[in-house]
Amino acid sequence: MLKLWGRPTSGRTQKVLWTLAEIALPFELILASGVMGPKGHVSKGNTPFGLVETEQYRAMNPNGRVPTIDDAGFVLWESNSIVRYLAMQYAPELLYGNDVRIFASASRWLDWENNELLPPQHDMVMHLIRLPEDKRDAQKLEHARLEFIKRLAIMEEQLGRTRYMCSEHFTYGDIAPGLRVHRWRLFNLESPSFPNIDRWYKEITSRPAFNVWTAQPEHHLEG
Ligand SMILES: N[C@@H](CCC(=O)N[C@@H](CS)C(=O)NCC(=O)O)C(=O)O
Repeated sequence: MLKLWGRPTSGRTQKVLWTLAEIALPFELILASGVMGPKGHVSKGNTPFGLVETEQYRAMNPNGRVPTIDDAGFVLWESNSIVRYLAMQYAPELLYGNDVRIFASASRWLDWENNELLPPQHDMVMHLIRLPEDKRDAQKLEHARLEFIKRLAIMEEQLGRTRYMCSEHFTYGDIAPGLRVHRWRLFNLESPSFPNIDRWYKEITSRPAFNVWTAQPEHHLEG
């Protein structure tokens, strides 16, 4: 059975969890992290799940980060590469219509999420949730909010052109931005209205796979 090391509070692990739910592949989740544990972030004095600093883990993933998978002896790290591997190996039709150009387009939105949506969202998570209250910085939070909104405007435009991020069909390119938009909405910060994103959000969050691991607010708001 496929093994996944990670934690459900990690956005990058969430991308893999959602993808696994889409393809309905049985797997074992092994909780691992150097910074988060069952009670929350180490900056609040909590104990992390650990494992990532062990020799065995470092032999699989020298970065000591999550997620990592082992699929019948094939070990892979880097969340986006894991999602692309799972899509290609298990569900090319479902996750990119078995079309190389749609694959590339979805791959682009996956990398865009990592490069553009994730950095401001990481700052929001830290300054809203994970840092102890006296270490939170309202200015950094506000800067991150505005930066995130700029990126949402790019998604809004795209979703005015296509029903989903890449085409008229759901693809793995909807998973990563979908996860970030879900988190953003749970934060409940002030935002302009984005009607195309609202329409798309309704569609992606009504997917049964979204509700397996990603919907739960505690995976996004606790820590
Ligand atoms: N580029 C890597 C980054 C991995 C990464 O930084 N993961 C975070 C969680 S989202 C992590 O390992 N944080 C430290 C920890 O939990 O120990 C990927 O996309 O997989």
